[in-house]
Amino acid sequence: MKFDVITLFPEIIENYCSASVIGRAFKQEIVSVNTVNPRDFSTDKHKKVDDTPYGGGAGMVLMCQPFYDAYDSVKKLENCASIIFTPQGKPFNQEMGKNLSTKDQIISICGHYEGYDERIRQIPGLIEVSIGDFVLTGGELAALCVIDAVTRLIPGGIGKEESAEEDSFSEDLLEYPHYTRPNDFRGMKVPDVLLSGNHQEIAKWRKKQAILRTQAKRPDLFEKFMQREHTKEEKAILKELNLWI
Ligand code: 6GU
Repeated sequence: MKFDVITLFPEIIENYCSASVIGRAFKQEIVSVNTVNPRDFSTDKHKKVDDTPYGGGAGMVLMCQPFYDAYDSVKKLENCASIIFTPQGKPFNQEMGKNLSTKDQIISICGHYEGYDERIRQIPGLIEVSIGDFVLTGGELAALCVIDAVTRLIPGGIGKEESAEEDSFSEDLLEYPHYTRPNDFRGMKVPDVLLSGNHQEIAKWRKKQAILRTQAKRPDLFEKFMQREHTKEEKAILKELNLWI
């Protein structure tokens, strides 16, 4: 996977991508990230990337030319997704992340300041993506969310093969609770079943906790889970909880 990020603040992207778990995937060259600064493409003698809005008003608007030229400079592979980050976009979620993880290249355009010239959105094939109903000062955090979520879905992207698939949302349920030593911390005890060594009971307990948590914390996801097909084990748990109808 090749990520190309068009940004006026390349160091934000580079710093995050070289750190921690996600940094490992980059070091192992399972994924690569390349930043492109539109300022380097500005044909203005002061390397300007924004200008005052037509029609007047406060703030500055990012100009077409540096962004179009930066975009054109990133060689597009055939199997490529191009994203522009904006609060007006389609909400990013795990399903979108899964679809993106099948691409060979993802080009991200990050804005700042007041906004973009509307014609930047018209770059052919661009999809508009938001990471939630709030306003950020720029698209970099949004691009990093997508890079992070997609990287961990790529086989070999994060050490343990199965853990990405097992994680929250991959099957419409939140994660079950985890514990490690000590067994008793300030009077808070680890549930007995986890110390029992009975793997079948442990699996059942974990699934049950995941179901109960999802019902309590995310009724919207719980609804979705209830609508889908259930395994034999899930059916048994739902019956036990009087949730089977
Ligand atoms: Cl993608 N960009 C900005 N600037 N703000 C946001 C966002 C994106 N998603 C949520 N808020």
